[in-house]
Amino acid sequence: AFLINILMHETFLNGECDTNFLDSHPEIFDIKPTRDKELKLLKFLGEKIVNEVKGDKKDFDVPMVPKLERIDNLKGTKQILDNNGSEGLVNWIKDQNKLLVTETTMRDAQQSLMATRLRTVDMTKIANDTSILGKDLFSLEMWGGATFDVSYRFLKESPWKRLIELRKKVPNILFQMLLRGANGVGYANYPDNVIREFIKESANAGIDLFRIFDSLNWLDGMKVAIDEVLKTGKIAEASICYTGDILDKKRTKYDLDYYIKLAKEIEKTGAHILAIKDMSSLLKPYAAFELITELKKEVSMPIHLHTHDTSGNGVATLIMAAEAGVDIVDTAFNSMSGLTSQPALNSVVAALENTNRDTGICLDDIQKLDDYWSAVRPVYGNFESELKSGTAEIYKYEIPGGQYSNLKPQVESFGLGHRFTEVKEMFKKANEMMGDIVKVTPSSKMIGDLAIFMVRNDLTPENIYDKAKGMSFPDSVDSYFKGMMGQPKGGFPEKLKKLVLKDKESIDCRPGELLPPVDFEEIEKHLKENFRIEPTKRQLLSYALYPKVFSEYLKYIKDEGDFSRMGSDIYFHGLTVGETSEIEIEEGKILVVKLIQIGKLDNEGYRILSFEVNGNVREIKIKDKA
Ligand code: 3PY
Ligand code: ZN
Repeated sequence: AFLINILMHETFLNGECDTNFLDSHPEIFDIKPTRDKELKLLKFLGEKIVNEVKGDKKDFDVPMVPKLERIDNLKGTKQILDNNGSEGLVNWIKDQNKLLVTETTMRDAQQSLMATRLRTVDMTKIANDTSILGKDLFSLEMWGGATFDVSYRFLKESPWKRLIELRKKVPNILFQMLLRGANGVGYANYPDNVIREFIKESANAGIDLFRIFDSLNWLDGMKVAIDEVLKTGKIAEASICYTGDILDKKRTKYDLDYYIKLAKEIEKTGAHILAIKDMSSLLKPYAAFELITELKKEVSMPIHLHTHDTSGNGVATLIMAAEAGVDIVDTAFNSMSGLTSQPALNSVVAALENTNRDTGICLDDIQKLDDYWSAVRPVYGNFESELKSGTAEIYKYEIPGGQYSNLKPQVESFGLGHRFTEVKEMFKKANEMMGDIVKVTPSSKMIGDLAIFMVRNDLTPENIYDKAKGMSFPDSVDSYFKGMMGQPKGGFPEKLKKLVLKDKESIDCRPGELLPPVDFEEIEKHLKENFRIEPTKRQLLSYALYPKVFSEYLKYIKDEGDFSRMGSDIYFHGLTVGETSEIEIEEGKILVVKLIQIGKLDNEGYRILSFEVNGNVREIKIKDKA
């Protein structure tokens, strides 16, 4: 800030700066907090305008917020849980004839459509209206999965703050999160104490329902998490990830019997709800009918169906599941649905009106929320994939929704864009080489890494055993064979395991049993010393889960500033010349900022940008990196 004060000083800008400059201008050292924030803001905007958007900003509609007056004592599923406990909620679910509906915009829908970039401000703006207009929703999936990592890593905002702010504004609908079993909200196994503390703290901060899964459907990988959720008194929803096709009687590894056995095992853990997690949109409509019908006969837990619309058959799958008696389904507002996201909420509600599974949700009410999201979505357009339609080829490749939309850019980053179809084919072959495994974070990423590795090195399932003898495989493949993602049904393919691990050891127990507990006191000391903060339990956990990402976040907030309150059109696209915007730089402190001019490139490659901030002209000098 001190340096910016100098750079922005009139004398300096006029080129009249000499060696007496600092002595004759003591005010340079007088950095008031607000002025400091203002300078950081202009620097952020300047960088965005000069080096990212490059003067080419699109026009966005302002998302319409209904701005309904807050209603006290709204009663929803959250009150059933809080007043009657988890058993009370389960009984209530079982008593319902209507199809219960979860809405996923704030988690899976945005993770699958826009690379998880949805910012907290866009969620909190519509939160009060959601609590009123969405009062009949069963739950909002709004946390977990990739949201934790991405909010620190890319958005530079705290996922905890998001949860707490939303909780305040939505007191009546259950908050649901996705937990990757022993991988928590990360990509690798964590020590048990991290998983347990994370669950406790998430429950304290406002999560009501934990959907827990294991990326190989290995029950041992979920047990610690289930146990801890049960202790908190919240809802433990344990998942079976769906893969294969139960209608194809030639595919016997994941047949109906497999799912029924697993469901019964899950029921014994004491988990409250059974999730069928169809992350790759493989559960065909008639398969859903058969699966739910049979599961309903065999287990008494309520069943919650999660699917994606990658195949284009998502709504049909949900309707067939409803017909078979599924209790709860996942959907997203229409404007945030389809493609790799969830099937369309408003369409499902409309389809079931005046039937015995009528959801009881008011279409006109949720339309207002849908309208809001339809105006928010274009602001994030740069993060969307090129997919324009659902694709039935997903049945062949079995690639999860989020991964499918990300795979192309990932493949391009290796310079293999022209071999994309080959990579998809190799994904299928890599899965077969592994003995046909469940593919979901992180096992799906491992298969993807292996497929790319094989294409890059011109390996095939036939030549790999000779050609790859001396090669070191991607970390994820190594870690898979070491047993660090758990144990797959049917075990590991021995020949491939030997090729990958060479002489390295593997385990067949839970990795969490071997990993030493994280020492939270040590982390506390480290954060105090290095970042001069008195860390909260939440910050300790963030560091335990993502040491590097969280450290970089703390440093960014300190050095560059906190822009989490800025509107997303400005945050991602800056300002155009002549545009005025109100920008909140701290709670309740709003600056009116107008971009007046982008100066010409000077001899040293800088541009001076002129702004008006609350009526005062301010200039900032930005290096043009072009
Ligand atoms: C995640 O783990 O983030 C998923 O969405 C898996 O389907
Ligand atoms: Zn999903």
